[in-house]
Amino acid sequence: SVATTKAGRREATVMAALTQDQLKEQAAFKAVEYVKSGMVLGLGTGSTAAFAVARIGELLKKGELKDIVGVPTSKRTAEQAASLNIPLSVLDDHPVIDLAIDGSDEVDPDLNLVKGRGGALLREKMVEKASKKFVVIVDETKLVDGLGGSKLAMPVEIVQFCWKYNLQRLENLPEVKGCTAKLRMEGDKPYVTDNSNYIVDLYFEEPIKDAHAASEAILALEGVVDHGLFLDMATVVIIAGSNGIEVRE
Ligand code: ABF
Repeated sequence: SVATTKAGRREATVMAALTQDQLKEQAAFKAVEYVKSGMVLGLGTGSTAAFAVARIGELLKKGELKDIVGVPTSKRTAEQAASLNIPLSVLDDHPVIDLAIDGSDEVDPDLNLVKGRGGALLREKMVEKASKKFVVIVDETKLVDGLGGSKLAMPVEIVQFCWKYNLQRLENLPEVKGCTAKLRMEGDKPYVTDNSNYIVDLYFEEPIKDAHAASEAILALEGVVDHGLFLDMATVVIIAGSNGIEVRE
């Protein structure tokens, strides 16, 4: 009957919504298996990383993990970790991180990443570059054939000074030819990062041809602080999908 069909559809929708979050949680739990007592941990930002931070807090509380120091990649993550009584530090005091766990916006077949749609790219890159091991956790929707291929933003953090000038220079770089650059907004004001900078989001019609060349060209512009291309950084990527968990190294 029609009623049965409607109910059936509704149930299917609810199941799908639950599954997306469950996949993120599964990937996060798998990543936390890499955590050992005594480690200095890079704590990522975003909804997937939040599941990992919650799990670390839970294991500390149960006494199954001991002597953990967390180095958060954003003010948001610092607040979450503090609420879970995870001892916190900064790179100034812990310049070498044993293991970092973080989500990603895109993962390509070579395990290169686009990150930073959540706005925390600079601190994420600083902490994750300082990590001996960097475990990336995603659900399967984040997989792309080439970076920029999701048609969603590739962020570039820039200083506020003369931002329009730098937005135009970014859009005109031959290495990212054809992209559209937009200043990230929050309501009617520019979005401001934890480091008091702005973000320019680059949108691509086609995946970026040479991500390494793009990375160097963007970083060479004065006033660019960093960008969301995380190349040759991931040591492990954990992908949760409808067919289970895949670990790529
Ligand atoms: C961080 O959170 C970011 O680098 C990335 O932008 C985002 C991914 O968020 P989510 O896990 O919520 O999809 O990892």
